Amino acid sequence: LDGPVHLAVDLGASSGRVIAGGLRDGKIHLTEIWRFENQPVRMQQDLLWNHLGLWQNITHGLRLAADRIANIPGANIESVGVDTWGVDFGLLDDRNQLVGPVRCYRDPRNQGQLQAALKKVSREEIFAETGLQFMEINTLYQLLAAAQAGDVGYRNATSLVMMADLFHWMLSGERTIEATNASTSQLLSPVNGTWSTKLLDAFNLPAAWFPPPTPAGTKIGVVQKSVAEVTGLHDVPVVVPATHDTASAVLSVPASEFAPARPDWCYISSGTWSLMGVELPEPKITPLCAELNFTNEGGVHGSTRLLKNIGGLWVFQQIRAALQRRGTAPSWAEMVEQAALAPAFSLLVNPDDGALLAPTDMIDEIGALAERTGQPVPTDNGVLFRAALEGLALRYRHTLGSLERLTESSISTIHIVGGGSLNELLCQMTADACNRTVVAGPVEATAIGNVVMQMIGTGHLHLIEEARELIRKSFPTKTYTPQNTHVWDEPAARFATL
Ligand code: ADP
Ligand code: LRH
Repeated sequence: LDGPVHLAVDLGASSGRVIAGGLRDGKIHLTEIWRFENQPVRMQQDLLWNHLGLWQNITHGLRLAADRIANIPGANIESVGVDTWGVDFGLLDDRNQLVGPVRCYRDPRNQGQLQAALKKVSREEIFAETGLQFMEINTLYQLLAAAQAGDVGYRNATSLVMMADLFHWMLSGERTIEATNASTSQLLSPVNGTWSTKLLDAFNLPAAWFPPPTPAGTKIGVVQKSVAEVTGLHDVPVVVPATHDTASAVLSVPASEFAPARPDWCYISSGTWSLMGVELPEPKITPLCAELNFTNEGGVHGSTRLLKNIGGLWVFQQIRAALQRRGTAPSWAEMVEQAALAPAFSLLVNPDDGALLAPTDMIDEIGALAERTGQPVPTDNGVLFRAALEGLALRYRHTLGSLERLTESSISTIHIVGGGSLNELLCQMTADACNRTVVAGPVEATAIGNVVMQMIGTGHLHLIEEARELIRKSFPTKTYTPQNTHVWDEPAARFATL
């Protein structure tokens, strides 16, 4: 690296990293400085995030970055920005202190809140206001759970910050709510980008908690003194990227257009979740969209991410976690290898089955699911691994059909970005099950999107098209062509009846 460097703090639900990015020889160059594990913490009945552990890792990574870059002649850290998963939040009080723990969206106490909310405001009305898919994990339902529980934090809060805003606040002392992450709350209008006063009123949420969202690419302040002393980032600007990780990932899709009205490509941002959808110039708040339960989340520069949440590699990750508890710890590569050798379609698992959202033990839960659906309980790890991947490919196939209906377009290419793009078996299964060309990569799409938006915010880049061209030049992709598509027909029919 030399010249201007941007530090991307990229927090996923399974791991976090601090990445330094900049331009060299007309290409984007990334250096991974620090990587760390992340997982929800179970405490009594609750599922929480270890936000202090994350903060320690962030500051450690930033210190390493500052030291490293100080030794590179001509290199200069121009900005820092954080992206994280959506929907989760922290609450601050009038003394500017964080109140209460930071909860994970899989927290069991959210159960039932969506149904309770619909008794107050109809599904149609909430959808008309927000254009969002109905998921119990959405910020709105988590807030209702906090109100019902009488949380001290909830009672004393004077403002709300989404997860990435929380870390921006820790870094800079500034309270903001960045727009793309705000759009995951189910409280924001995707049409005019303002908070829905109708919903805030209906659910007794104080309007003062929700300042106007800050657009991605805005400089909100500088690293505050106490943090600069620890990290070495003296007076470094904090520039908010598209803080919703999925928005950053979609920005990095190596497509040639930006937000086409009739897309012939879609994306799967593949990590803990699989977010499958298209990028459109404006939201699609139609009865069909509501019926298919797709979401209109905010993208960069006013675009819309019309997508669906699919259970993702969470199942695969949690099978591994369950094996770790049993004393074995296969690598991702070993799991993929064993899945490839296992018999096809011997167990069908829907990754969106509610029972798999936060089970105590994923292997036991899949066993119970097999019994419940009249399938043989797996005794072989390879069968379990394969079921997690085939289940995803089958969901992709179904979701692709819905996307084409919704957009009235025909999609020829599926871009897979994120950690899941390294899973060659899953990429090939996706191509086969969907009967479409799959283009896999870049892997670090989220961090790239974060860096690129900081480049835009600091004036080094201007247009998304320009950024995408750079991304295409800078990061190799791998193409998978469909084979043996017909073998997916029978399992797809069986899957639909589960
Ligand atoms: P998140 O941002 O949600 O934490 P990531 O985009 O980092 O998720 O993706 C993590 C997932 O990517 C892992 O759970 C794993 O399934 C997959 N993955 C990462 N590296 C590899 C690899 N070398 N081979 C296969 N899969 C991989
Ligand atoms: C992916 C993601 C997704 C959200 C979920 C909570 O990391 O941000 O877009 O729905 O996490």
